[in-house]
Amino acid sequence: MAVFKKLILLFLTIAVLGAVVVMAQDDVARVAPTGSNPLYLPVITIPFGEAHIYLPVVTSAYLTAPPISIVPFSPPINTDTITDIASAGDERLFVTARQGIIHIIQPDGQLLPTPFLDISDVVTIQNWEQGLLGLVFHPNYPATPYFFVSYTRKFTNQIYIERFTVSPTDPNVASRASQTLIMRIDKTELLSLVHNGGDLSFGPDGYLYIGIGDGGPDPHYGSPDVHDPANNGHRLDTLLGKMLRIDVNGTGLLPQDNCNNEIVNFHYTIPPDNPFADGAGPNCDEIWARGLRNPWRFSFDRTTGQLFIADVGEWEREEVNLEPAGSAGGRNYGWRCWEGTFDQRNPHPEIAGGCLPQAQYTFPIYEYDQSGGCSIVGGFVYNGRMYGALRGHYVFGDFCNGTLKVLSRNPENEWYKAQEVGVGVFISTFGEDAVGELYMGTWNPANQARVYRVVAGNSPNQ
Ligand SMILES: [Ca+2]
Ligand SMILES: [Ca+2]
Ligand SMILES: [Ca+2]
Repeated sequence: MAVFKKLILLFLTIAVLGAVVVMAQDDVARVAPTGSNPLYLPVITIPFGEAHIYLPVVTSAYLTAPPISIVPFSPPINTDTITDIASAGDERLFVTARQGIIHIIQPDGQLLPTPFLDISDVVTIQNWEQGLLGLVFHPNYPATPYFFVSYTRKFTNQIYIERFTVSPTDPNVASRASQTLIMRIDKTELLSLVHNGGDLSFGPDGYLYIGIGDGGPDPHYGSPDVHDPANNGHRLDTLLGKMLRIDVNGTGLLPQDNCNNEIVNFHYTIPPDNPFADGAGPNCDEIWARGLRNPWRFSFDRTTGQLFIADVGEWEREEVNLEPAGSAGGRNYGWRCWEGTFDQRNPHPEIAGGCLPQAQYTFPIYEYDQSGGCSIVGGFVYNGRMYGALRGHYVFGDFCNGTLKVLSRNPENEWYKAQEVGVGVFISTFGEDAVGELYMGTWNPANQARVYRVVAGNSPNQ
């Protein structure tokens, strides 16, 4: 998946530090059984933000966030990667195991013995950026008993978006017979298995947003091609390298182009105000935003409606992009011409012809280079009830160095990194429960991945 791009680097890390990681995890298991101490994990807090308190206080995001850490929530799950964590609006958490299985976690953290869904027979995981990548429930669930998944398809490596129906007789089981293909996206670089994106989320407008990577290849895998060779991020005739926006309730316009290989089924329509919709014209009507390399995880702030898109970088920058609520869409986030604020036309003048004037790009609200990690994992603005002082702050992470990070705002409304915390595990994804509490999933090469709660401060309700 998108976050896992630095394969060689990672394997070196594993080879060199594997024993240390295993020891650390052993220590965790031995020293602190689940739930005994909310702050037992080894934590290093690096305070980057100034601890001033500004008055008047408009929102807590202007204040320094309380120190955050993680506590185990689920037992180890038999998978190398938790790829997504979703809520159906009730007390259950749904977690996707990369190989194609959805588990239900109960409020006490225990897994239901029977998986909610198992589609591992049609999911390919030949590359570690592949698998079951995203899950979201219809916002009107259970009245509308649908949920949507994204995954990479066995044999073809295409990106599939599908809809399923929850069983009418058992809400803890999905109907496999209801499997309905919504979208089937070809990889233009047929030998590239990476940069699939795959996150799914409904916006406050009720439309389904889908993050899709540029399709690769990735120089970290030894490809001689670099930088999105087909310029998919900028092209309007491909769904790769984009944020998509579709109407799964069928109230919009019928898509008429050939961007989605399954378009004949018309299981979705195009919102009439999609920024590039041109009917039978060559633009992919599904496009909401472009210029993305691998938007592995994105989220909406459930209070403000702001859209946070974390785009995984290549060598230079990991970035957080912010789209304000009510945006008209159509933004270009820069890739392959810009990697964050790094101008790729300087080392690669051959790509300049496909670039736009600088003023037509939207640059990230926050970026970091490899001193801060090497694969950003987008998170959420905290909107839960447990930690009032964390509300309004954006919590995310980096896979490579296992750090949780917090973005806060100063009184000039600029976002800055207010906190960075080493948590000693490989962060793969984040999710929210029904009331806005945050959860984090991990990658674990021994098939012991698990879900953690993100906690803040030393006591609740501070
Ligand atoms: Ca998600
Ligand atoms: Ca079109
Ligand atoms: Ca960018």
